[in-house]
Amino acid sequence: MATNKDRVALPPVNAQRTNLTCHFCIVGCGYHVYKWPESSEGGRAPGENALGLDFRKQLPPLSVVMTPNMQNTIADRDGRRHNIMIVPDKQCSVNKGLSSTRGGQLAKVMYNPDGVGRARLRSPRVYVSDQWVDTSWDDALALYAGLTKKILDRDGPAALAFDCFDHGGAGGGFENTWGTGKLMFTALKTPLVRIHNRPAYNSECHATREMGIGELNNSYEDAELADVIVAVGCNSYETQTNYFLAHWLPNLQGQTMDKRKQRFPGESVVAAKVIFVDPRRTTTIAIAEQAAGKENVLHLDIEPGTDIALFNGLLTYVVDQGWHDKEFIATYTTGFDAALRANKLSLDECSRITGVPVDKLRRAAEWAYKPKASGHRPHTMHAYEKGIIWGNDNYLIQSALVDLVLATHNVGRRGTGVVRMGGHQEGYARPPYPGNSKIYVDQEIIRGKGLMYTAWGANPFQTTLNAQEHRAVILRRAGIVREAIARQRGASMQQMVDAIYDAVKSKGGLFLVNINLYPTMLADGAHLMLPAAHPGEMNLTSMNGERRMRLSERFMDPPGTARPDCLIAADIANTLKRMYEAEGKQDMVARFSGFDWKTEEDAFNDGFRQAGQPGAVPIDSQGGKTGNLVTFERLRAMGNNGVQLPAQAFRDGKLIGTEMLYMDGKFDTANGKAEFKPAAWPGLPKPVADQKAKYHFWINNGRVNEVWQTMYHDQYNEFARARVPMAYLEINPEDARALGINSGDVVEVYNDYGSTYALAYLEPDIKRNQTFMQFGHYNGVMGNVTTPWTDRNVVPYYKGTWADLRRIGSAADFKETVSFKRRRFEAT
Ligand code: MGD
Ligand code: MGD
Ligand code: F3S
Repeated sequence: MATNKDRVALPPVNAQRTNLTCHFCIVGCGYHVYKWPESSEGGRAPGENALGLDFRKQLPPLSVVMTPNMQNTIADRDGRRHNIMIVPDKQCSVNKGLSSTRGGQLAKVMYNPDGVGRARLRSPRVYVSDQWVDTSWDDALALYAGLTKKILDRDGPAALAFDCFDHGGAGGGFENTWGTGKLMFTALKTPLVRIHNRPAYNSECHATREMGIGELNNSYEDAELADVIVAVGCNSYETQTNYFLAHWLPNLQGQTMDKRKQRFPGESVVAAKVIFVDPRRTTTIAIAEQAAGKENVLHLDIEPGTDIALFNGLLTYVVDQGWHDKEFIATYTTGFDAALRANKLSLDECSRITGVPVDKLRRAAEWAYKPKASGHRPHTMHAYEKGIIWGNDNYLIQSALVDLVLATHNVGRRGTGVVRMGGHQEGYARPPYPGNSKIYVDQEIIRGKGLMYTAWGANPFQTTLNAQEHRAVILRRAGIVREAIARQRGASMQQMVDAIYDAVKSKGGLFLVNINLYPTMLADGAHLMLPAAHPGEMNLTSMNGERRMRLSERFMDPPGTARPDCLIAADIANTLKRMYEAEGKQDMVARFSGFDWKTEEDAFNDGFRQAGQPGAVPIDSQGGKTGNLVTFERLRAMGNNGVQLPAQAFRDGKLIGTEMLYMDGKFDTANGKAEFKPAAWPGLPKPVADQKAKYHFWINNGRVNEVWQTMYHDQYNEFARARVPMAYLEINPEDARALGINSGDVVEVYNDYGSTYALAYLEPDIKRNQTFMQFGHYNGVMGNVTTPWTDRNVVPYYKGTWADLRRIGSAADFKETVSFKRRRFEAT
């Protein structure tokens, strides 16, 4: 096991080397995986190790990033043991050799029976009598498909609920989104599907797409070229780490000045500036101030949920000053006048709503939109993520932001872009969703709808909104099924299926399936668990936040009998097909056909290549055909730099991609013109405003650097578990004193929707009456206190709820392992 080793074995010259894109965040940093027999080791001379480095003397700084966490020992199914080393690729244009605290542990999280992966699901498990029992795939599929078929035949597809990933990276990839999508939408045809991070089957970006602008429209290089970066509701040092470190910081530190001058001849080029829009002073802001100097950083610390008013105030002011691009607006857009009228807001009014002083607002407008000394329009890149995607009215915020961006022509020019910073990598390839995207699946389940619920690479217990009620209802309904199962003694498969069907149909039960790497909190209620494989254990393609698609190559076997998700989907479909064949129902046989895939590459060729790149990201200006250019073989040859979609051509053995979208002024609307959208400031939604009126603290929430999502690996990783054993809650020391709270105390967080627990972390940068709580933790679910409110497209406002705090006591254990040092890299 690699943990806490003080020595790293070097890969020998003949070690196998493959490419792996970090499967955690959107940035998709390139890594090399070295694999070699456990009993051998490379030497320290450059000719004796696969890294080609001379370890006989002190290496120059950053020649290689290599830590014990980057090494592990794994066993394949044939019993042979190998060392692996996973190190960042210096030639990858994404991370340029950098790793992050999460990606730096890619080797450590790979399966090893004594390591982080020790709790991985190794075979299907079924909950019978009153315990989990390992079972065979045949048995598990007979149960899953048997119950599915009975429900489908008697109640129709809408009783089959799913909560499923739709992204790239682990728990995703083009192969797996296609496999699961084809099963859910073409074969089962169920509309009762939600996406892993929100309660309906919809988009995170309705408005910008309707306006004709896909949300990943530039390259990471544009952050190096921008005069100004406007960062809205994203904490990119902690959440898109190497995009921030390898592309933003060099610009903020003046290192790309020459490049900017070369790219934009004749334009005045001065020190780059950054404007943050975030109610909270983040670590990212603190670091940016140190890198760029405080004079080049502006923090618009708006009142929570007031972004719409901010963008409207800026738009009104910019147009009053005449800084908008009249020619661009007239030629390439529609709806400007109506949007301007609807969004009109004076700077005074904007200041009153947002709480940001007028002179600061004016300065922001001057930095970002006032023509430069040379008369040229500044290149201003707008980046945003969950602070507004999960903000106060997703649809209106994006409309207001993109209105401002369009008016100032900050899209389709190098050094600009209005882009998501992103969460996971993308990997969307699915047939059309057969339902109405406004079905609020969580509420349907709470109301007793759905007979069977499959959580596929998703964990709503720890992450959804109104989570306590959602979990309580599912556990109660699942309990009805567990009771029915417990009463079956010596039952045949058909008897078991019939008993479960009776419990879900007549008694209000819900059959819960968890398709996952780990049991997770879902095991508290589930009846069946199927073990999945993740990147490294399968070949998987995905694209990052600049649409850069890569192939992560399989280098080891999954644990036990775990399978790639696309092949699990195929197993389910093929089992159902056989059942319908036995009954001679040809129409149903046809529906479940087309899953005869042997490998994940078969799923890729059936999905991505035939479907082009459909769906979530309207990037395919070639009418969805360019997917045909991209094959596993060609991607393998393109290595960690891959190709930026849409692929344009295959020339001289290389795939040619697209660096920036909309350079030709043609947008993704029917008439090719970008569309302004009216977005008047609406105030806070009523359920949120009611909590605000009743409770004292804003429970802002989100991510922390060293933890990935619901901690599915991290909860077995001593480093993360010791550091963050419970969701922490940053609170202002004055507020804490008034409540008798110290760092390390456990506090209850409660409001009308539920209560949860957190570990207090005193932090002077947090404003009075505000807090910041880690989301998604297995020990302290923040979502318990989120309101069920969503916008018109059923997009939640996760970031907006208010609650009261109560000190419970102090946890001595936590105080031993948790550091309460400030996270902002500066003295108090
Ligand atoms: P993850 O931990 O990413 O959380 O919600 P989820 O997506 O549900 O869950 C992934 C699950 O898939 C884990 O249980 C993991 O073990 C499993 N898994 C990993 N790899 C694989 C694989 O290859 N195959 C399979 N089958 N399983 C796999 C996160 C969600 O939470 C997100 S993404 C967002 S953006 C929302 N953010 C948010 C917030 O900011 N605040 C609050 N309060 N709530 C939020 N909820 C949302
Ligand atoms: P969050 O912490 O969810 O992260 O990436 P980010 O969006 O950068 O929220 C960002 C900011 O929103 C917070 O600083 C918060 O103060 C601010 N915010 C809250 N309310 C408002 C508001 O009303 N207006 C504005 N303007 N801002 C507001 C999310 C991304 O991170 C996602 S989606 C995923 S799936 C990945 N998850 C993840 C992880 O789990 N851990 C780490 N370390 N990195 C991750 N990267 C990805
Ligand atoms: Fe991984 Fe790079 Fe993100 S190392 S977690 S993809 S910043």
